[in-house]
Amino acid sequence: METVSITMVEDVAVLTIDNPPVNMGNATLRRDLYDALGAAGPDVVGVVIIGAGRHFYAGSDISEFDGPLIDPQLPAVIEVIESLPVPVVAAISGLALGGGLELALGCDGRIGATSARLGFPEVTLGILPGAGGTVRAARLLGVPTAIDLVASARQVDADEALELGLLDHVVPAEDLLARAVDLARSLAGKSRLRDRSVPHANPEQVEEAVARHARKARPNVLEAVGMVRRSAEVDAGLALSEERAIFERLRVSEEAANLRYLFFAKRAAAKALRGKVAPRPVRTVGIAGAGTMGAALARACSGAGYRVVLFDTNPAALARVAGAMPGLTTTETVGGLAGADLVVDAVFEDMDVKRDLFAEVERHVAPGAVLATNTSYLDINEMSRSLEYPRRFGGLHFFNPPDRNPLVELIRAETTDDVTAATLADVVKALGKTGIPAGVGDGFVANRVYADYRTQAEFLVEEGATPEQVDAAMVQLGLAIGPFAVADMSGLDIAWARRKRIAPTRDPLQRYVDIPDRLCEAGRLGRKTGAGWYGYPDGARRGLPDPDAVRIIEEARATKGIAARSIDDGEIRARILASMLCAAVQLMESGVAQRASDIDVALTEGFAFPRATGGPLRLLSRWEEDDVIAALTAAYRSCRVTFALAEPATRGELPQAVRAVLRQVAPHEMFERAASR
Ligand code: 3H9
Repeated sequence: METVSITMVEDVAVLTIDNPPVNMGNATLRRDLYDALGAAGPDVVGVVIIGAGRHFYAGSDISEFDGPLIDPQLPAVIEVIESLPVPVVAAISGLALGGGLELALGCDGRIGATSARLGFPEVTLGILPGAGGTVRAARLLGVPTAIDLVASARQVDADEALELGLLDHVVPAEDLLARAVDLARSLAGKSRLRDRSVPHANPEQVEEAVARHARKARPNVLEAVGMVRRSAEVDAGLALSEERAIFERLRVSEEAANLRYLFFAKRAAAKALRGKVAPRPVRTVGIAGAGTMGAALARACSGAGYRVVLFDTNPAALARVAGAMPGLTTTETVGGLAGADLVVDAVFEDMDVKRDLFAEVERHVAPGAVLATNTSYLDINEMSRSLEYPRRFGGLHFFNPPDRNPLVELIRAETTDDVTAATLADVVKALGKTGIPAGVGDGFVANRVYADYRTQAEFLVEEGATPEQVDAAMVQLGLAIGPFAVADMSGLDIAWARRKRIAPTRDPLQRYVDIPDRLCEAGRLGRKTGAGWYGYPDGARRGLPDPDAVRIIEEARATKGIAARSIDDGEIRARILASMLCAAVQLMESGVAQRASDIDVALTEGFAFPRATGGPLRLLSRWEEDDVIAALTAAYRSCRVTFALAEPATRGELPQAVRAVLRQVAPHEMFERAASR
């Protein structure tokens, strides 16, 4: 057996799972476990299942979920455990997730090391537990707690697991095996959860748990909640087969396949960031700038266990942050950052301001300290040129609000060395963020794609759509809010300043919509001024169509001689998605983005593009080729300069570079279909 070894501790058989890196359940492991359980002889009085390495079992290998599942499947392995005449104990250290937790629930006892973390992440993958998780959790914990665990996907630590009853005992790691063997011996006989009745729950508590998780839930979460409830009403055998049927149906759904795609896309990005060299240890993070961004970064870093030193020349700003963060070290002089292993700037977005800051920082920090700028669009190569040691400098681009938005772009300047990149990647991971690599280029990756999204949205309004119509068309795709509501929320003035700055270098042939300029000139800077694309009368949070904005839009059309036409939602979505695709292709061609899937990660993590779609590129990769060509043609016609690369589409051809990008993200069956054409 490759992944399971059997050793005897006197009369108890110990099955050790060893399937690096995280003991995930693939076909080999299931086969080996099945065989090892079957090999328990008549002289064995109990069995212990334990993990080698850090984790017990991190769940099923989800790369197997794209095709037909291979026997023996996990329910069959659990059936063997349940049908053994002797007790089986799960000895859990590290993670027991998904199928790993289900395996443990199939055992007669569960004992955890203090490092144990248990959870059902299935709903985040568009499925529900498929090996009895809902059925056995309901019987062990009661319906409300089972709903909470299954629907929230949260991980519980050893103490909470003990309190809930998921674990019978928690012991120091070094005692885990011995105590598990004792437990296997001391259990009087089988104690199968499937034979237990569901603990009585107050109906109000059940309804509360349902209500808590059903709001805004994806369909698979609702099915998971429904299955927990159902499993309390019918016998375990029937519940197990119904759960499995739902699991199978959801597993092959488009949404689940897209979520698996994003899971591996994030891992691919993380792997690329890690590189091959070891990072420098970072214990203290210095943050320069105590504004909104700096304060949020300080919170994020301190939450991840770093010592944080916050620098600002403004004592009032420092005091504001320190007031909300007891224990934070602050400094009014750059010298106070001397002990930092990493310094991140969150100062004003201006080349000279940042250069001066880093020049000063370099005079104080140790030679091995790493420096990172959190610029959104300044040229990092240019910034690095004024440094004495540019090799230890790179970009860490956080997205608003940085303590909640998971995306970080890690930007390598021409001079950034491997150790610096690895150190920044390590910090991104420690912060629990999703990192993607990016090269130097206007707006890096995410903002660059978003810029074309917004540009196209403005074209559509100039041609006749209303802002609310464009927003609604994108909300229908699954976005929480549309581009104009976002613009009003974040303020129109930042983009306005940027347009003014780049005006001298703008290609005069490029189509330019001046409606946002007119809105800004009229003092309509978004929600903060009570008016932008929408009106916000009496401090309303949601914008309402506003006659003054309508007038500005109509005047702008009239000035350009544009007769408004009616545009349907399909055209809105097609043109916006095609524009994002063009931006993505340019990013790939210029090398600013390394993988097409990084772009889907950036948009889903950073801009809340619906994960269920897999991201804009994955979504388009599922379209029929003719529809992609039609969308690109429409984008091209909207501006022949901005979307020049779509020109072949006007002749009925899919541009080669577009095909290459879509192929990278397409589901396998699409690849094969395209290849066989
Ligand atoms: C399930 O169990 C359904 C059941 O109900 C159904 C029963 C019938 N599959 O993240 P890392 C790879 S659903 C495939 O870098 P970390 C990962 O790609 C499943 N591969 O390490 C990477 O490979 P590479 C429920 C997986 O220490 C390597 O392992 N389980 C899987 O930062 C290391 O991963 C989950 O949802 C997997 N399940 O984090 C757990 N897991 O080096 C998903 C890992 O080639 N996994 N890999 O890029 C995780 O959350 C994290 O990987 C984990 C480790 C926390 C475990």
